[in-house]
Amino acid sequence: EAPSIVWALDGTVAVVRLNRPDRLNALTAEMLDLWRATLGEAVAAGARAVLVTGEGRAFCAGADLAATAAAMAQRDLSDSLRDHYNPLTRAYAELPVPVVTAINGAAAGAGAAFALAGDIVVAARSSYLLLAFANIGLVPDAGATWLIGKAAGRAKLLEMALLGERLSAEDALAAGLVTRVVDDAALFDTALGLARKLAAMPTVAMGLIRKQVAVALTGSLDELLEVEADHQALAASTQDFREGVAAFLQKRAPVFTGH
Ligand code: T3D
Repeated sequence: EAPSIVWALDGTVAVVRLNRPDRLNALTAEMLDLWRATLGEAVAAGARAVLVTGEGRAFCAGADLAATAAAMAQRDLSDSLRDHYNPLTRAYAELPVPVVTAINGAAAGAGAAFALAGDIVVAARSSYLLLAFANIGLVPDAGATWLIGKAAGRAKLLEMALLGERLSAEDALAAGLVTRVVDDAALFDTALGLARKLAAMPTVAMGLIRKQVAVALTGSLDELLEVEADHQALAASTQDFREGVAAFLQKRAPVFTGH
């Protein structure tokens, strides 16, 4: 059987594909663990940005409900979340490089959460988000309410979570959940272009910015100011900072190495 996640380096971009297209890339425990391991492997292999997309006509249909039903016969779903879903959400939060998501079709249930966990989310015009949880009697997980609440606010979050209706790419753009909508045929190249641009940026700063934004959205102003001070010292200690300043003063384009 083909691996449920496949990935390859394109220069310094790790292109990660969810690969159960006949199940609309529905998630199994094994697939979630492999996805998380892949993020770590990609960084270890030198990736300076990650692009995540789905193979076939969907991004991800959320939990594989056949697997969920089987798992429930054996144990509590909280174990499934704690052991497989939450670690992937945390791996996204802690990743030292930026992530671009290319939503190529349905992003449903936990699939919507993991799509929106990307830093820059590009949606194909025909794609949609769907908080499918309530439709089957579950509640949102994988951080979906956190991500959507932060990005779109309480009203949109409650509408999506309670009604369980599809939100089109254009409506997701209007709600601030994604930042770009492109024609289906242009999705991959647009996302890859953004990932390549991010991979050529000062990588240490990219990682620090990701963490700082999370603090800005959750912590107090005082906490943020302290984090900024710490992060600025780290950023300023990089070769890329020296290169950035030198290039500016010499009126040339900088060449960042990620160090
Ligand atoms: O620990 C835990 O496991 C709990 C964690 C829960 C987290 C969650 O994500 S809960 C939410 C789970 N997801 C859903 O409820 C969404 C279910 N899927 C759908 O509502 C629809 O499939 C879509 C709206 C995503 C797409 O609709 P459509 O009409 O384009 O496709 P389809 O015909 O429904 O699906 C195509 C096939 O994929 C079909 O199989 P078939 O008939 O060709 O043999 C369908 O059963 C299968 N499929 C789609 N989603 C799932 C799935 N199989 C298993 N699990 C799925 N989630």
